[in-house]
Amino acid sequence: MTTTAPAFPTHPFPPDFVWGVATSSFQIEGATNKDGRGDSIWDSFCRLPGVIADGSDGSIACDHYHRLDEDLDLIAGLGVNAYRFSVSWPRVQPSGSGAWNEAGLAFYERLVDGLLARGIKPYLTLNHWDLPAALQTSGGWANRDTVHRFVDYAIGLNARLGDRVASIATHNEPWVVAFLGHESGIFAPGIKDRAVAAQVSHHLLLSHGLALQALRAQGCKASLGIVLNLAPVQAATTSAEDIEQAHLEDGRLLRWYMDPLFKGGYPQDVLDFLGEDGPRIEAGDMQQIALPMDFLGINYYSRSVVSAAGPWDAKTSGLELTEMGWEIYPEGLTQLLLRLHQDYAVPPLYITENGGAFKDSLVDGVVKDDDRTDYIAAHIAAVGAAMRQGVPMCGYMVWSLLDNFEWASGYEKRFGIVHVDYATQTRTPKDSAVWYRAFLRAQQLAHAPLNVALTEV
Ligand code: IFM
Repeated sequence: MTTTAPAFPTHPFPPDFVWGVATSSFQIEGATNKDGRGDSIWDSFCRLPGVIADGSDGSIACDHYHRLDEDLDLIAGLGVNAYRFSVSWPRVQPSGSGAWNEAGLAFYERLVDGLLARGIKPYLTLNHWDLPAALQTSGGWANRDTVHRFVDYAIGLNARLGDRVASIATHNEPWVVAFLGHESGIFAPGIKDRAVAAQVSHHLLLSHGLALQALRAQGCKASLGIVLNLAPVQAATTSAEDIEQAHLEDGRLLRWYMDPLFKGGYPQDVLDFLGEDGPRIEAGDMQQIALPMDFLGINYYSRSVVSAAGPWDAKTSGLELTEMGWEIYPEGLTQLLLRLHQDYAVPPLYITENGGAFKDSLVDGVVKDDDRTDYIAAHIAAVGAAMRQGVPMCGYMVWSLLDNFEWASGYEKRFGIVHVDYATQTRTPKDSAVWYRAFLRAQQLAHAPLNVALTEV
């Protein structure tokens, strides 16, 4: 941890580079019973005993639903040119099919128009995990019918907002929905069944492809893509067993999503591993999934180290860890980007999430989160390193704008560059936010015509 703010990454990012902050609906909005919103699977999941570390839920969260204007001003104050957010499907279509909820649509319309009025590009995600609970009663993502409900939802939302958003991502981190939600079961809907998880991953990808096609058929002008959580997967040792296990893990985390999206098929080694638990695939599905995208979003936090002997203990690596217990490994981001560029014909890439949970304390109105600032600075530099080697990067977004509901960890882990006092809902930009704003200002000045730069000085 440094005691002085880290120097700004020196890579010359182009003037049109997208700099943003990211959030998601369930993690910040609260107001879960307000204005006709339906339940999501995360509302139901939070009611189960023992599944959320601090027993909390999303009913209030950051109360963003009631503090929209204040939060829009906060975002604008950071000097970013983009804001990534997700739409709560049950807020705009409470049962996940049929009737739309005007109050919910109006909320997102205010959000999008408020961003545009402040000169900030809206980056919308359709599914950041809060599936309408009504759809879960008929099987949720395991039911092929949900694919078609998702396409209808995408079309409805596009009709209302598609003319004003810069980008639409279909899904955020399908691996998390499939694996954590349906195989390990530690996330909503809490199912523990490998075959169900495989089917869910296939339906998520299929719904992505079908939504892309439907939105394009509607004349949607926003750039369209998907957001994946990816990491370089490394073997814990050079033993044949660890290397083999790491290859399989790379297959399950990265190639299971990248191969169908960019190569038209699932990796054979993972299909062999799944055997009878593999997904049911209908004729035409794989072509649909592989439709060309305008962008790919990557969420990067750490590397993944794999040992055949069982779960690997990150504490043994000697690297610094975040509060999540994740290793701080910025070079892994450069490695990952180079690998994607080399192995796949990738479209323009964004880092759609990157950041860290750290132990913050608010003292005299200040949060000295040097560890978070170091983390962000090092990862921006890692993006620059990949760009110098030819990777087509076009944006970087910090996770997250605000401290928020960190899923099964509840409110105990803080990822925000803005501190939230949950008792009073007071927002306080941390030192990392001050650093990010100064870095973005320096970027702006570096690209400003000489006379403007001189006026600014
Ligand atoms: O908070 C999450 C986010 O919702 C998805 N990506 C990872 C973040 C940190 O765990």
